[in-house]
Amino acid sequence: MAKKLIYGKPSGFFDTFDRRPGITHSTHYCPGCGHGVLHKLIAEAVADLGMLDKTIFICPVGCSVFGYYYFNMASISVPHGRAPAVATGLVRSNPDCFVISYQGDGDLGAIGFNEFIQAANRGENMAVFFVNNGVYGMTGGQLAPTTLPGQKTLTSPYGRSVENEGYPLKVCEMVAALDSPVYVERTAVTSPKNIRAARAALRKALTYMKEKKGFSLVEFLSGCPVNMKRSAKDTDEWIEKNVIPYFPVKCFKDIANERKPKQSPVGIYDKEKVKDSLLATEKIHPSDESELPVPDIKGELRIKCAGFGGQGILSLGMLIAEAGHLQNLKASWLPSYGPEMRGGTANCSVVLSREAVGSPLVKTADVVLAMNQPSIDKFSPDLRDGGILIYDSVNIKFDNPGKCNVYSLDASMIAKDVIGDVRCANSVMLGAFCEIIRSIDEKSFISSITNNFRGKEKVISMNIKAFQEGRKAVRK
Ligand SMILES: Cc1ncc(C[n+]2csc(CCOP(=O)(O)OP(=O)(O)O)c2C)c(N)n1
Ligand code: SF4
Repeated sequence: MAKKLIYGKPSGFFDTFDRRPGITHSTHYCPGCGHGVLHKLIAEAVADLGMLDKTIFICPVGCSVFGYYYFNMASISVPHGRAPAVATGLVRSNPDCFVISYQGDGDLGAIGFNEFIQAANRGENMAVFFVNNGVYGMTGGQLAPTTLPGQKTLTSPYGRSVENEGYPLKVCEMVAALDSPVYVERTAVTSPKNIRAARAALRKALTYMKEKKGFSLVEFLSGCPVNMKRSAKDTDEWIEKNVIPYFPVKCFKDIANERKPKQSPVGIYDKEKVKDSLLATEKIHPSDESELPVPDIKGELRIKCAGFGGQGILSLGMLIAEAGHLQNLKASWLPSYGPEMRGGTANCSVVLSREAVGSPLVKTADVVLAMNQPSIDKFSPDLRDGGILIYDSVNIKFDNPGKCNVYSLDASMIAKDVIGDVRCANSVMLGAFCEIIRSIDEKSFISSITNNFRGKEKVISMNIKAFQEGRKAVRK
């Protein structure tokens, strides 16, 4: 146990705040701000509990965004509201670290509420310290989810209207109703008595985190004198008189003793296993290892693949993009999801280029591969003059307006009759594309199919056969 500190900084703070530009001896908080009190309690507790080396303090967007100026522990700033999501990543990838997600009421209760409540519901091993000062402090005192009914703020000059803005969000009450969290308490940093209770609560949350008992939340009713337009003393009195009756300070839940330490799933750190699980990373990123020459493509080759959802349209585009990539072309693949995936028309844009790709969205196309009637009707007008149209004549009737080079093949029939599975029609189209384009080597397409269906030998050989049939059909 560290020796009792009466005056001076706790060892959880830097000796001097050298990270703070210019002023290195004090914090940036306004006089009477609850953040300052709370920072001191945290710095003291983390040091006393011997957790300094393993604790990561997450600074949110809000007045405490510069928390890293002060704490002598790992600290990171994260985008607004995202602290519990980042904290989840940290504890999942390193279950031995301890993470404090420090959040204001705007950060936690508004923009980041989903991240917060999901982390609580998953019972992540973290301590969330929720600073409820009832306003958006940093941006000048706008209404927050916890602003009291009738309370005047910058954006509620006539007072919060419950008809318009609803009632204040009772975060502790909501979290305590979930099964996963182990400890939920509301405190206040308004008087020596309340500060002592707040100090004990945050220590309890840190201790539970150290014991890996799961998710703890401590709310701190806190003053923002500048935006409440009162002196520090009046602000604390106002909170005690008005806020505490609405948000009672009490322990809502404390069941850590009933819980065993959490066993987080162990991450995969073995390089080979990671490569394996990331789908043939080696082959997908051949970089300079490809023995094949970089295809002689002038400018960009802009391709649109379209057909019914379920015909393997997005895979067709992906196979083309990957084949290009395997020969060191720059490649982009942009799928169009949405209702189309449920039986309508699905499409994707693919761009191949020797230089960086400009826009991945193909509007004017050099090549259109169409596998159903609505697709050819929709995308053939987008072909540039002299472009290439390849279509599945089983599903499509098309009158060539004479502006483009048209190749029709019975892709679906070949897939069904020769290969024995109509789902291989997209690979027949791929073979046709390879034969017509010629600039990308056959070997790249075969590798692309092999990578795509990795581990499914039968599917690979069917699709390679379909690919060869597509080439043959074009040669005929
Ligand atoms: C994505 C995004 N949206 C909005 C903002 C503007 N913004 C900065 S701080 C803040 C509110 C902070 O309020 P709170 O979380 O209550 O913290 P306090 O400043 O009161 O400590 C907002 C909305 C931003 N920085 N980023
Ligand atoms: S604006 Fe309010 S919350 Fe921000 S530092 Fe000043 S008193 Fe604290």
